[in-house]
Amino acid sequence: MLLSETAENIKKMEIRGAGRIARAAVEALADFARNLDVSDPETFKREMQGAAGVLTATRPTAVSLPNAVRYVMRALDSFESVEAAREATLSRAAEFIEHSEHAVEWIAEIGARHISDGDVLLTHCNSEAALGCILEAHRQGKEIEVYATEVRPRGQGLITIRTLNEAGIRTNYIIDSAVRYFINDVDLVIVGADAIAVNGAVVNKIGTAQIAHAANEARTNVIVAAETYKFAPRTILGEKIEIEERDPAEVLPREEAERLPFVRVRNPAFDVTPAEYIDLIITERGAIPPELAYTVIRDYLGWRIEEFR
Ligand code: RI2
Repeated sequence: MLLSETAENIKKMEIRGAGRIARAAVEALADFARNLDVSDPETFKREMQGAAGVLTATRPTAVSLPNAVRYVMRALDSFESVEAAREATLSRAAEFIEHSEHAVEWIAEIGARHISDGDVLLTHCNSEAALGCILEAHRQGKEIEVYATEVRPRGQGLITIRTLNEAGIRTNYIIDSAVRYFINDVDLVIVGADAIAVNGAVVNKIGTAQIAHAANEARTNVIVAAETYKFAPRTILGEKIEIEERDPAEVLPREEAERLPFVRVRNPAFDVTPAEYIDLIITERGAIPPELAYTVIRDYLGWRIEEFR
């Protein structure tokens, strides 16, 4: 697939999910490097930087995307020839994809340990990391039941219930606003993440913060399943994570909206759940309390405050 096609598919959410868009971007970048027909190393680097920019501009919130692209682009920190640069780029891209696929498996394994036989779970949106934990617990023979939300406006809940159904897991499909109604029947909320700030706040699909709030009130634990590359290094500097606001037509058809001149449709795709509402973050390196987010950024992403000076 061409780089511009991948970028378009990410924008339109035909490729979606924070982990999947990171892998798709890395594949597109590798493909671009493979076919880049230039002889001068500096031109190679400049073209690659352009391609990286196109990919990272597609969706602003999921930090997995710039983290993954940065991981690959580090191949171009120093190199002697176009061929050396190309080879280094391809090998870092392959490394990222392999790590990412394993990370999802490790998270599933670690996350499943936090799910007990007989548990009723609630998940929101469609996170491969969160679903991985649920599927693994089921595979291990634990008797579980799941509440899955609809996820207005894009309806990612449908993908989730299809997967759960296929696995033979007893599932309740509910509208987003029914979460509080059912929360007392739930033992554990498990969701994914698009970004995690240095203070442990989790950015995830719109509605997650409301769910975490309801869970907190009901004394129901909330766990987040997220690969280490979903932690946001720049939040060390106090940089805010940008919340993507998508086309209002996803919420209300344009013709209807045009008939309502005093109404402005708002469509933020994500919200922020404060660390105090999160019990545990399951990463591929182990389960941590949200307060330890900085150590993940430092130890696994290799970013330190010095890097920004
Ligand atoms: P995985 C998704 O965003 C959801 O918010 C989901 O919780 C998160 O990415 C993480 O997904 P969107 O692309 O990486 O649906 O765990 O807007 O699959």
